[in-house]
Amino acid sequence: MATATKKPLTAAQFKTKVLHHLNFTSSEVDFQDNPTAVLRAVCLAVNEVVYEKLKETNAAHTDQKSRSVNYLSLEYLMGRMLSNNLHNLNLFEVANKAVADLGFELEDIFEEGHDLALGNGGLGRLAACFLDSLATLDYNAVGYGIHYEHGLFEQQFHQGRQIETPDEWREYGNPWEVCRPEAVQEIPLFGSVETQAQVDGSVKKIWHPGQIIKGVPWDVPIVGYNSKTVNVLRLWESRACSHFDWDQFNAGSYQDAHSAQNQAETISKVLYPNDETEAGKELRFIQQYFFCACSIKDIIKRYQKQYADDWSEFANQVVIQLNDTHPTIAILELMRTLMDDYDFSWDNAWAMCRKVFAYTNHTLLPEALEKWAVSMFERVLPRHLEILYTINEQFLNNDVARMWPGDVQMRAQLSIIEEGQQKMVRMAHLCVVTSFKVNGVAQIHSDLVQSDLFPEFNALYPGKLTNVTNGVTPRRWLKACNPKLSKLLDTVVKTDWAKDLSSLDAVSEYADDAKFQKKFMDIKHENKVKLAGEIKSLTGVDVSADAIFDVQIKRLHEYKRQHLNFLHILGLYHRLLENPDYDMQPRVFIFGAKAAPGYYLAKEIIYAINKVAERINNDDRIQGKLKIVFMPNYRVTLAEKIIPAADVSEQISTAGKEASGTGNMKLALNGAVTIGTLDGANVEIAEEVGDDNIFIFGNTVDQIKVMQVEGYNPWDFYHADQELKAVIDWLRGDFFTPGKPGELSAIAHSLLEGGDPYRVLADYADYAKAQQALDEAYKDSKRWARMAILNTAKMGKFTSDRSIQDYVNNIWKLTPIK
Ligand code: GPV
Repeated sequence: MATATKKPLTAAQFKTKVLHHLNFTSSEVDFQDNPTAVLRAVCLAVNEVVYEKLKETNAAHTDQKSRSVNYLSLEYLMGRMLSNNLHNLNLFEVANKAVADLGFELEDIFEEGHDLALGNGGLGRLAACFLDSLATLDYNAVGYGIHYEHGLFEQQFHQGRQIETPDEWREYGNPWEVCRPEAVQEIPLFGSVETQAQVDGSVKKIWHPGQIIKGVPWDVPIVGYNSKTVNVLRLWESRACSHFDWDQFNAGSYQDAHSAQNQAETISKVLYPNDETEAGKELRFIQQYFFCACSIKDIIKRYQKQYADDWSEFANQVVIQLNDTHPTIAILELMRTLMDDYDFSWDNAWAMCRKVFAYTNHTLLPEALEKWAVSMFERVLPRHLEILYTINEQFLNNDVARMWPGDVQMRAQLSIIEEGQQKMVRMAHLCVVTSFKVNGVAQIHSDLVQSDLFPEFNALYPGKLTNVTNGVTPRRWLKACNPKLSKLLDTVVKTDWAKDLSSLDAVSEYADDAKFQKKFMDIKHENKVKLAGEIKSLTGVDVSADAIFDVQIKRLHEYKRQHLNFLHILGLYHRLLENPDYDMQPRVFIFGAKAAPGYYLAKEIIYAINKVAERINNDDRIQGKLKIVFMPNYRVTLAEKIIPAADVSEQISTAGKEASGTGNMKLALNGAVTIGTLDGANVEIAEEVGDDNIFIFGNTVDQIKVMQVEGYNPWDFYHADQELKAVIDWLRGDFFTPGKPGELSAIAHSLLEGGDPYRVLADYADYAKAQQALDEAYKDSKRWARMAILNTAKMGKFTSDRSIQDYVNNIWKLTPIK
């Protein structure tokens, strides 16, 4: 079609477009001191190309009647869009030149952009990487989510403590989204269910809702890399249905007229900032339902555009992927719609649901496994609860009773409803019962899902539980964020590695090549110099690019064990104070992490690290051998700056707790060497890079289990290790907080009196030993360069393109658009 013959834009043409938008869209003639206006105009110029491709993609989807995947996720951590879109459209150089002609540096223009931070951490970022890969591989896919007015909070430190301020990502508009009033939906809530006897003796259920909310879709185009496809991410915003009650307003009750509107708009107001903890709040439940209901209606509407009221192709055309249990209500909503709105029989509706839903599990942590009170379910969604009860009844009476006849205990254990003082709905059980496939996110995690989390379901439904190892997009996480390394790789890899990451393996041949090693490590050094500047401007701390840059960036969680890293830093400090000549490579420990606002211990860990950093960074006795920086407001944009400059990647979760991890992949891809436990995708990273190129330590999943059975006493480890005892005692006393004993004692308290739930002390000695081996390896610059290069070379498996292809082959069964 048209695109095949279309010539790529020249820099001059692109500049003309930018000027056009500066003049006519923004009416900003005098833009020389207005980089924000330039950013906006550049985005609008890019959008001209994007919308053209979007139109062509839509036409192709319709023409080819292609099956689509509908990715339902409460979170999308997109980050900034411009740089990525320019790379994916192959317009980066063109825009670079055009913007330079206007008197700006493209990189400075990027800095004016705001992150789309509609997610908490790994789960939301995975969704973003998946959208990139789906468009890159030309699959028909729609992402559905919530158009939060405020994404993840911004983090500042005040005297070492985390302060949260609201994220205002679209206060002044967002150039990457377009409102689609033609696709608005109306969503019923609350109310009661009427049972109506039909003439044929059957009964019909009629839901009389107590409130109706409007769902307004905002579309964010998702541009594939070097592909024909532009898909959309459709985000729902809630609004009041009847805009304003003029009668009330005229009668003088201005407040009441507003309150209904406020209440409706509250639904999409803010992203819940709790990562992997289920809050149990009604508003969160309504958020989940709201976006599921909007999305199911939208999916049906898209289908009916092609097939009208012929439902026979629905399960061939549609697959719905549930990103964790957060969108589970979509199952009940589709059941309800098919039966109540389209007169499906129970059996036909249920058969349909069992064909279209698939579910991804992202954690084994009990506090993250969602449960909702039956009483709340009943108040908000009475009709959905009825359906849920029937699903459960059939599941228990058919599936469970057939496999374990008369086993009451098993019934109670597997039931979707948990009995007890407060009856609860187990969302994961509903997902597993309904879905045709259930996947974990790394091999070890999927194995544990089968053996420990859902062994009975695995017996009941053989073959349903499977694995798809996570991946990351090499476009954002190498090509765009690390241009220098990318260009070096281009010189030795002949294929487009950004589209075929396994081709990076060719770099292995250069691992011992002295010239290549120098180039590779020079780039790492340049990236470190640049990050050192960023560190200085964000924290005021001076760091040397000649030191090891040791990075732990991820949400703050006890299971991720930032405090293990911290204790080891204290251990090093202890050694240096005892012996100022203690032989170690200078090291900068770099942290980036947000703590959930209500997570007490996580916030205490941030505070302790900041307090200790203040002391250590200013202690002349240790001759600059140790520095600690906690970078404020960790987010996608900051990750893009830190990752290219990392020498060491800390992946030190308690074995069995980190489902996969994805930061581990990004860091290794950029030539950082991992120090980590045998957890999540670390296991597979170790397989790829080989034991010589990774530092594995600590108790394994099986050893952690044995510890549990035999009884774990943290005090044994405390008493047995002089150094460990000494540094914990520092925290219990006032060593770092003179005159204020116990100010940093929360960590020590959790590790000792609190029973050390994440087995930090059990892994300390082996961790310290692995760190020493790492230090030793770094001293040998040839050896280190080899390790770093091989990490980059061996990351082919961890492109999200491979993950998506696994989903397509084993679960979604899509064919690419031609
Ligand atoms: I459940 N994950 C997350 O970021 N938030 C959540 O609420 C849940 C899981 C993460 C896991 O912790 C990571 O191990 C994993 O890599 C990521 O999801 C993507 O699968």
